[in-house]
Amino acid sequence: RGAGYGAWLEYRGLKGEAAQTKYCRVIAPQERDIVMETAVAELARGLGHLFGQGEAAIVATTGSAGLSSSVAIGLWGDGTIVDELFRGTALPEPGGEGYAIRTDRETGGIAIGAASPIGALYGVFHLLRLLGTGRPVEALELVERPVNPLRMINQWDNMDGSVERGYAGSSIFYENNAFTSDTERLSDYARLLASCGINAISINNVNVHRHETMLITPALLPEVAKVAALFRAYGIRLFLSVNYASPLEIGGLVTADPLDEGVREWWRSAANGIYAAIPDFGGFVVKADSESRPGPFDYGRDHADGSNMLAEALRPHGGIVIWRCFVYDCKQDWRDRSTDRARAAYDHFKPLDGRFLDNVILQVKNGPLDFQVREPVSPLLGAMERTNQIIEFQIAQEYTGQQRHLCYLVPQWKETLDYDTHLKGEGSTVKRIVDGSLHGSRYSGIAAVSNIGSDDNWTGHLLAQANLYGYGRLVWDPELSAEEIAEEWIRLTFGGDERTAAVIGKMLMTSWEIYESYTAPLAVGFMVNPDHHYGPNVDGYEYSKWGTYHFADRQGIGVDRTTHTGTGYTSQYAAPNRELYEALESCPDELLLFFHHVPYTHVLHSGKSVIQHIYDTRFEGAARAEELKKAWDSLAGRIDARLHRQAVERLAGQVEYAKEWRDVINTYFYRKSGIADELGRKIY
Ligand code: GCW
Repeated sequence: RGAGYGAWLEYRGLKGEAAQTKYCRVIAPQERDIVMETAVAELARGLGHLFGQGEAAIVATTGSAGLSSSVAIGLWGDGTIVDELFRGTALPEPGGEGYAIRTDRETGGIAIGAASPIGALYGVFHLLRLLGTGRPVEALELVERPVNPLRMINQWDNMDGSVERGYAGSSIFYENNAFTSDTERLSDYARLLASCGINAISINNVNVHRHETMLITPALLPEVAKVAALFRAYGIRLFLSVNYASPLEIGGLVTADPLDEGVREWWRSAANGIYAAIPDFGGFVVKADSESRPGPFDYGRDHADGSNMLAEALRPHGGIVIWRCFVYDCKQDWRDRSTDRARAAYDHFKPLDGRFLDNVILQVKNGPLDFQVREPVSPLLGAMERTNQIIEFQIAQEYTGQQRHLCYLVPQWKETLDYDTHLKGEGSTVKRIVDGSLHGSRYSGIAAVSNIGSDDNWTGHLLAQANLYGYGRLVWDPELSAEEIAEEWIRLTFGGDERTAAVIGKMLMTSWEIYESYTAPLAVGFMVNPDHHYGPNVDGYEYSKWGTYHFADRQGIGVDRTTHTGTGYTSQYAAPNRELYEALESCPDELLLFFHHVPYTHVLHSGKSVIQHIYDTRFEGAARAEELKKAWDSLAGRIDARLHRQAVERLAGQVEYAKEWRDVINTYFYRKSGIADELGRKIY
């Protein structure tokens, strides 16, 4: 496998002080289930590489020789040395995903104790992360448990081998309408995911086409079961995206009406078949009545009818239905000013609160539109007290540079999770909604669209690996800072050089701001080429059916979403956010054009006019893209040359494309407004 394949799990040999106390033995319980087996093997592999043996460390089943130079691993209550070492400590509930790590002062040995095998695996990755990032381990005394119960990845992979919105090669799961034969790579992916805490994956695109519709049938279930087994070894549950019209398309029925008894029976029997093949199957992910996909609307039913029908079929087996809320009119007439796509999810789902079965989860995109570089937080998040909800992020950079531009997304996700909805007074943050604590939800958590593919280094752009790693880490613990996560990833990937950590850290931490500043100004969204969504095209979606307009004319720009004079979207927020966005005076600059239509001469809180802000940020953004390139170039010779090479061309391409963005945007607005740049810079 090529450079970058090992990603943050290379376990580069430690140097200097960190390598002093060698841990060369693993003490493990004799009885091991499959996940514990993975944990023990990973620990042995990690220690072996970190402490320079190359080979895996020795595994022993008793601690007769004492703990020195060893790491012991075990479950509480299994009567091993681990039990002894944690006596009297406040530990996570048995059965949960938590673990504790402690250094034995007498021997210097380390013990990882867990409540379940998956907890043990997470504990192993934690310890290896500490060692790999050069943190001291002489006096460990820590207890951890994940904050979010469901920590999920959505693949948008098609069985023909393509990946919808994939920017890193083709699918690693499928080729030529069949499952891949490279199962080793699937295991390696599971390992990467488990190492940062992911515990669920859906393995096919939410747009479920002809072949993929068959995944839930006896013809393909044995193959799905094999993949489920690979992920099971890493504590990851497998889900499938299903086609709502399956009974019709493959079941020989004449309808997919959720209230039809024959349809219900069809799904029950499909579920029975799935669970016979995969007893711990997670459930279904469903995109229905969205972007021309079939759904309950086709039969005059609503989303509660549709999802409950599937939930009933899965319920006896412990399965769940993850129902996406990305529902809007994608055949809008651009002349129609009364319809606002941003309102759609809330308008469709909010009235249904209380009608969903308790094994239905609604999956809501972070923003009301569609993964733009800047959007407000979706007002639907938290708005349904009696309904399980998870948030959906997109790790794949569809609208943030498609992994050709650098855009570290953890700061954006963090801002969303920290956002205070005020739904139950101050402190009603999104992170408390999705971790289930605000409304006491039965199921909760976070899902995101994967950014990996068949490219050697998984993500095409090497630095985009930080988004996958960062997603997992942030979802495990939303209190981690974006900087901390970046630093971990850098040290694990490139080793311990301080300058490298500082340079790449700064590149990552400034990249979102830089990308935003040369692309779509002030949260205006959608100024991209239709279909593939790469590159600037200011009016690309202006006269289309997709409901994404900016309304730029010679006087001004932006969408009036106020309640007084606009679409009324602001009324979907609780006070005081509603008022904050409603009033031009208080609306934050960075969201201005999402909420208001203003003249180009409107003065921002920053003191600049909108038009001058557009010019300044485009010029600055393009210049800062060049700095990113220079910063990376300065690391030549300091990091693995093969890794270094991988990002050189991408960053050069970003510099060129940032200029294209700068000039297209500036020229467009100069021509529209007729207002010159105060600094007289070159506009075409
Ligand atoms: O952003 C849009 C994407 C589609 C995607 C859709 C969705 C899978 O352009 O490719 O379809 O969102 O989230 O369903």
